[in-house]
Amino acid sequence: QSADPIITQIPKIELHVHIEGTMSPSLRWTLSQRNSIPLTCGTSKVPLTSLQEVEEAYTQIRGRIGAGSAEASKSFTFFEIYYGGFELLQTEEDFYDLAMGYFERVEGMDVRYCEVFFDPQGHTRRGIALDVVMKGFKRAQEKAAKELNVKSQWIMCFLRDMSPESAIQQYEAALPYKDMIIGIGLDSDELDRPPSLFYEVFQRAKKDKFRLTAHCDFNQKNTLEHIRQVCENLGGSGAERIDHGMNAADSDDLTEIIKKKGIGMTICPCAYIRHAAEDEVFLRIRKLFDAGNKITIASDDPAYMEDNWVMHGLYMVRDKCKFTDAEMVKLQRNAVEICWARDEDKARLS
Ligand code: ES4
Ligand code: ZN
Repeated sequence: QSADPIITQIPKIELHVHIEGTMSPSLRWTLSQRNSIPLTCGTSKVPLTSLQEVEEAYTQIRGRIGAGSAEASKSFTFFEIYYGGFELLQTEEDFYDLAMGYFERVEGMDVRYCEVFFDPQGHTRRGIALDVVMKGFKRAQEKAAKELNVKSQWIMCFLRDMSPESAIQQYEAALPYKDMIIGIGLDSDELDRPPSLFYEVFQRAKKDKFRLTAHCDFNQKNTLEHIRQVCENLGGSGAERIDHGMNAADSDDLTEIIKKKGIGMTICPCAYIRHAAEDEVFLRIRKLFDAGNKITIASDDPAYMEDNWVMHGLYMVRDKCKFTDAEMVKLQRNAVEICWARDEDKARLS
């Protein structure tokens, strides 16, 4: 791709990236060595014994990864690979390195502000203390803000395939770290796990002044009902943002609700093209944009999505949705508008 000034020259904002989904092959290898944890490729028990083999494994899983339980017929589900990476994260330094790796990577793409998801239950259920996670993240966040000019805030996600009670427990355990956490999200395997299961914890979070969002991934079972719950009921009267929510394009009613309420949508094109025909993806993105919905482009899990970062998503929609310069600028304005930065920081980003 030749550099496109409208993409390269705008200071960027990323609002949908899972920090655990940014684990590069080299960090996976480093962590495995440092913590003496053997690496295998997906569920196969064949050990990987060099960085080169880890890189090859990453290349191999590309294209063979399913979306989740819905596509378990592929060689590995996405979640096997994703949660497999969690096992390597043990110490504060590990979490620091993970976060710093992301900040360093996006600094080169002129990302100036990001809101980053993390999955505390995926760590605490393995016996890692939340304090270890948060201290590592905090140190990286502060260094990135000061030395890289990459500002960030954290969004704590609940794993929807765990119980609502577990979410409440994790929520309470995280309250001492409230200053670090701007918002609450909902992710992991969506199959038969509607947002309604988590109404109670989201209502508490809303009362405690957290900002709210939730995943409704592309082409999931009952997706329109899930989208409706997020937009109308989560937190009492609906979340401020929805992550993905692409199938809203299939319903005039939902498109209108999202528009009327000004709900921000974080769209991750690189996550969808692995599972769907291009037309299915880019026509919906175009439709949502043209309907006046506030969409923004982000990466999701770049390390596991063909190493596609936020830049690649922007190039992709520029090309496939035929967004003009003015429309690319509008995408960026949307991001400023729907992000949860403080007003003085927003002013700097516009
Ligand atoms: C995720 Cl692709 C995807 N879907 C749902 N939850 C997630 N967490 C991280 N990546
Ligand atoms: Zn996501």
